[in-house]
Amino acid sequence: MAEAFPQIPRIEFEGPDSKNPLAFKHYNPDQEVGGKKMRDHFRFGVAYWHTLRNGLADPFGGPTALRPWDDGSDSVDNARNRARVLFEFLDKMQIDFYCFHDRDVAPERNDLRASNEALDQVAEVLLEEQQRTGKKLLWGTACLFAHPRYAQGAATSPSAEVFAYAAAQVKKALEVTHRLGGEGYVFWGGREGYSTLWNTQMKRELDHLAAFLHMAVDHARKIGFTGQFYIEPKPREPSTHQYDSDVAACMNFLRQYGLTDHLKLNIETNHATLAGHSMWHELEAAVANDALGSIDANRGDELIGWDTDQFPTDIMLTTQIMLAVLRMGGFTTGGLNFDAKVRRESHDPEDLFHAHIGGMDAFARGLRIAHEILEDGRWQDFVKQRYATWDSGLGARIEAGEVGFEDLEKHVLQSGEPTLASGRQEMLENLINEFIR
Ligand code: XUL
Ligand code: CO
Repeated sequence: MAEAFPQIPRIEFEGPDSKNPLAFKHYNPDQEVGGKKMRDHFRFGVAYWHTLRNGLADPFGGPTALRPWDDGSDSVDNARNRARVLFEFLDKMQIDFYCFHDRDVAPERNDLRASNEALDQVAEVLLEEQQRTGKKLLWGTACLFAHPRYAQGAATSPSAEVFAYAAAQVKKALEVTHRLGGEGYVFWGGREGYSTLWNTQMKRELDHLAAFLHMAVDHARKIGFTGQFYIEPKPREPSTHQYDSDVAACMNFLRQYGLTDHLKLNIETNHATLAGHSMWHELEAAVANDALGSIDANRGDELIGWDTDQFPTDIMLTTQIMLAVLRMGGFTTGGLNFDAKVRRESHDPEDLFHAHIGGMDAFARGLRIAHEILEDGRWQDFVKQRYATWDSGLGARIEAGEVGFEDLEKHVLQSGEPTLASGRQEMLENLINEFIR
């Protein structure tokens, strides 16, 4: 097969002084930070749906992307060819992982049997290419939101027939993920929510979603899939309200239905901001629940209210993300999947490279900065000191559950008004900015 990107060389690390736009300035895969190679810190992934399948249409206009290797048909040959293009891209980008939905890699046919066959035919090429290149599948998933049958939900559809179809589709996607040695499997509830409560039995839909996830866990056990399941929070879009709206809602749902042992969270930046949270908030919330599994790296646009899925370039954002990742001890099964797309104006194949280079360099800087902040120690010392009244005496007794309201009333009557130290937010912001170089 002819190269898809003949003009693009393998992207190499050239250092911060390089002026070459097709080189890494900061990401150096084998360089160690804190005793671990950069590639192992990040476990970067390419999102098949954006990088190989997104034509760059928006709600106001059609596709603009030029993809010379793609004949535009939904033939299996075209799909197999595209799969090979992915591996050329991964190799030239020095990215080790990828993620896909079943319907990104293979076309949907008129019935499930034919769709499954098409998926198997493409999976054959994916496996072959994985073996040839050593690249790996970070996670797989099923597209339970694009086909008209899912217009009213998949696992939360009012129709049991649709629930069954979704289950059959996930069964196959899981089996293919397993066959490809996938390290995880994601559930993102694109249409698992409602458009209006006037026609919705919310409790029943939540029960169904939980039953669906339990069936997936059971089937994984049956086929020997030991990868990590994730649920990906997002508050809305395409639905008015999605049940997996943010980390707190997901945790409550997982706990209520006995699923916390089986699913962790895949947290996406633009979904956090749509939920009215910072990415940092969502990561902290997940870490607090011991449930941060993987990250969909991207960003939104402050001036546009929808999920723009841009590549992350903001160093403060990547620093905060890497602080959360380092402090939890790094990824195990998860990684940083670029769930991001180039702008509609950026229609050349070359733009896919600029986009990923920018994201990887931004994360390399975020990692170095986060590592330096943690090594420096002043930030953690300040925060630790801020809570010092809990480390001994009264605070320690409260935390140990040794006192009640009456003891505390007695204490206040004796000691009087508490004194509070300054929160020093501005000082801390200045301190962190020392490291953003
Ligand atoms: C959509 C989104 C999905 C999931 C996988 O906003 O993020 O692509 O990551 O289904
Ligand atoms: Co995502």
